[in-house]
Amino acid sequence: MTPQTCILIGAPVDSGKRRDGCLMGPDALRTAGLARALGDLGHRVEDRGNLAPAPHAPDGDGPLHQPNRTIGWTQTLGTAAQEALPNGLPIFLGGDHALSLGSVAGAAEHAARVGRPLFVLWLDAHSDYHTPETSGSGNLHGTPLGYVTGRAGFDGFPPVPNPVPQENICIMGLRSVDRAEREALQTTRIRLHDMRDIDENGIARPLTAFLDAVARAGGMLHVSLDVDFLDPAVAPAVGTTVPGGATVREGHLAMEMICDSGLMTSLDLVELNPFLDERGRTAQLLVDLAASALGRRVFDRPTRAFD
Ligand code: HAR
Ligand code: MN
Ligand code: MN
Ligand code: MN
Repeated sequence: MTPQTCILIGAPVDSGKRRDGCLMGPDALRTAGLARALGDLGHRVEDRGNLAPAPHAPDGDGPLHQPNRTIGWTQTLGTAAQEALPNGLPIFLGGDHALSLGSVAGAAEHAARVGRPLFVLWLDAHSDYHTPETSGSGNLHGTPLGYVTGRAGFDGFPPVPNPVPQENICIMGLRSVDRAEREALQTTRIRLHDMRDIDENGIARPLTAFLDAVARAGGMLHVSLDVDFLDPAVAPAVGTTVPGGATVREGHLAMEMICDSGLMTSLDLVELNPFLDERGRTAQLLVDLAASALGRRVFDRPTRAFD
């Protein structure tokens, strides 16, 4: 693929849920060799270090977990996305999935400024479509898609002047969706692919359909990869394991197809909790998946030995 400038943005966000550990995610991804892997593929890699949340009010003990800190992070990361996108392909090193309130909202602002539609591919066991009002857990990592699509109830958060249209979003890997989310999602135009769908049709078919839609619209594509998209047997370093996830090859195939499409303009690697990892294997897998998304191949296709 054409060499890119990959801009690594450390987002040690740990405010999106109660179990701590995601704050170590960015450094685990660095330790697993992300910059080297991308550099070996011919890309220029610029590491902007770990960011911090914008100044925010202290958090109390309400039903929502750390809303003010998450607001601070949303400001910081929205700005960081807008500053990085004109200069390269930002890769947000999470950090829990609450970071995507900022990364996706910032990407949407940038897309509006350059006059292109933003599309979002959400690879996740969960649909993360709650609002602070519908969330039963009070964990804001379950809300980024609600926020960026412009759902009501995000009082105190930065406004979202350019919400991502529902039909521009595709969620793949679903197998844990709360009742309130299911009811809300069923009336949306978000493309929903649960694991049964992937079992029956594979990942290539629905992904091709979505990537074709992005290409037809001349869109920018933000990919948000939650560790729990993958099966916990191969990616144990996540607080919210759900059995029955994507295989290593399904993950790589998705990334290879994204790479071939040439459409990806920003990427989140989220929910890695190194405290729960086994000898770094989940961090390593995320680095390998990112490498696939940015051009690592066994062979250049087509390789049809018997043609
Ligand atoms: N839907 C549940 C909740 O809102 C679980 C959300 C878990 N989210 C993540 N990210 N782990 O996908 O609490
Ligand atoms: Mn926490
Ligand atoms: Mn998620
Ligand atoms: Mn998840």
